[in-house]
Parts: sequence; C-alpha cells; structure tokens
Amino acid sequence: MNIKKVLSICISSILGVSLIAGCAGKSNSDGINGQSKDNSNITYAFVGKEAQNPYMRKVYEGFEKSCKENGATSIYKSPEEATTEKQIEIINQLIKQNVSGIAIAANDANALHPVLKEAMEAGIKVVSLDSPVNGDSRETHIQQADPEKIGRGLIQAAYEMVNGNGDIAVLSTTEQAANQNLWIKWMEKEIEEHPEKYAKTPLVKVEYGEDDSVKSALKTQDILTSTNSKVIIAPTTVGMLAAAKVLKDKHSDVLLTGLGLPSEMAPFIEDGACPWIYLWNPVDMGYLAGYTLDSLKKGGISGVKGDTFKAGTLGDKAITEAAYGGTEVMLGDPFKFDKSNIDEWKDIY
Ligand code: RAM
Repeated sequence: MNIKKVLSICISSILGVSLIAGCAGKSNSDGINGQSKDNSNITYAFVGKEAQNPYMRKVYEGFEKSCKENGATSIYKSPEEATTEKQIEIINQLIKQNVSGIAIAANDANALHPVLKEAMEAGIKVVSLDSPVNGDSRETHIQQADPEKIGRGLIQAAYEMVNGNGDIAVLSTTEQAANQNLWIKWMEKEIEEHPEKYAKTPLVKVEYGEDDSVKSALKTQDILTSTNSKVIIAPTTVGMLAAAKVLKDKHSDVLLTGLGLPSEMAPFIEDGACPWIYLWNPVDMGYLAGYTLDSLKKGGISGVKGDTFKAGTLGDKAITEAAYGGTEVMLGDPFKFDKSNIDEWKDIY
C-alpha cells in the first residue's frame, strides 16, 4: 500500500463520521461484465463548470484515465464562464456529435433539464458529478461526499477557528450552484439546531464570486469592508485561493477555511492564515464518473437503486437513493488537510 493510500485511511479513521478529514485508445476489449465487445465508436464527454478552473481539470484527469482503461475516447468541454447557457450549447453539440455518454458538473440544477432529457432520449448516458442536476435530468449522480457532513463540518471548523466567538461569512460560487447551495443550507441548519453554541458565531453574509478569481477577490473585499467577520468559509477551490490572496495582501487576521486544492492552499496552510481545509480527491471523482458512464453504456446497469458495478481501482460501487432526489454513487468522505499532512498532498492535487 502506498503512502497516499495509508494517509487517506488514517485521515478517514481519525476524523470518523464527522466531516473528515481523452481517453485515447480504441480497442475491442470486453466492456464491464463483458457485455460489449466493440468500443470503436465510444466517446464520453466531460462538461465542466468553467474552463479556467484547475479543480475541473483535475476531475477530467481521472475521467480521462478511466476512459483509457475502458478503451473509450474522452472529450473535455467547459464554458469560458460558469453559465448555464453555454453548458446548454455544449450539450447540444455533443448530441449532434452522438457521443455515448456525458458527465456534467452543472451550473444550474433545473435549467439543463430539457437538453439533458433530449440527450437521454437520443440514447446518450447522462450522469452529473460535483454539482448535480435534478434526479430526472440524469441517470445517476456522482456524489463527492455527504453534503450534510460537508456543510456541518465547515461551520464546525469555522467555530473552532475563532474559539466560538466571531462572525462568519461565506464566499460561494454562483447563486444557482446546487452543490454549494446545499452545503450552505447544511451550514445554516447546523447553526439553527445549536443556537446556544453558535450564539457568538453567526453566519452574517453569503457572497457569490461566480468561480471567477477576480470577482471572488472583489467579493472577499466586500466581506472585509461590510462585515466584522473573523473567519471566511469558501466552499470553492477558486474562491478559496482568491480569498487567501486578498487576506494576505491586506495583512488581514481574518481566518479562512473551506474546500481547497492542497496544491494551491499549501502556502496559506503553512503560514497559518488558513488553519485547515477539506477536499475529496477530484481525480478519483472524475475516474468514478467515467466508470459509471461505461457501466451504464456497457455493463447492464441503468442507474437505479441497487445497481452495482466495478469502478476500476476504486473497487465495487453501488448506486443508492439520493437524499435530494434520484440516485447517486458516493465517492467517500472528504479529507482534512492541515500543517501535519499538507506537505504529503501538495504535489498530488
Ligand atoms: C470549485 C467548484 C466545484 C466545487 C469545488 C470544491 O472548483 O465550485 O463545484 O466542488 O470548488
């Protein structure tokens, strides 16, 4: 077992149940469960939230790897800005291209329904990942980690960082992003359910930086000038990096936590500006999405509760009912990155 695996297991077991820590190649290899013999025309497309997002590139890295292992071709598509309109255009093109499957990180849960329905009616397998579309707009969803654990865990982290005394602000992505909105909902619920504990750590503001570095930096400045926040939660890799840079430039003592890439956040974790962050493995998430599409296409599953399939090196996976409609496949628990382990992870993703 390599060091990364050992570390993942250690982190998972230490943190327990609370928030824890183109495919090239065309071959005639057997599909999953040996149901299909011909992969020559199989192309799976990954549609990211927006093109400049390094996290989305990491997700695609894993997607591409799984496609290679399955003898399929992969395509990366992302709009320049995190908008639904551009994602609809991309999906329309993919329908014309007659791809075999689409994995989408959605910029809007509802607005993509007509075009994704059209894709499914054309026989294209559709999964969402990272940020879901509605249950009836997809075959299944690749859930990175339990949204409740993420939301509650981030508020608990912020509370701990300010020793139970200090306002909290959130820097999110777009107002329509279903994943971020759900995490924020769980943050609010955690506070609502423990009014005494959080009496001196209210969530005073949510700003939207649209997963754009410049806008996220401006929104961080807004938080600094319009609130008395002592800690910012950025449940977005793009927002986190932008916020960290602003806080550093301004020599601010406002702390930062959220969902960040270890490779980007390492300097801020090392200097203490960001005591700890969380994230799952984005490469594994893309890899799981690729295997899910391939199993839908060739493995005899249809994305209903109870379906099982092999997801390459991730092992056996099961499709379960999603708490928020439709079905999902769970990747696992997020990891916690802090001074004790950031050095091990900063070169991985
Ligand atoms: C950003 C995106 C993505 C989110 C990660 C943590 O890159 O908004 O949806 O899951 O951060």
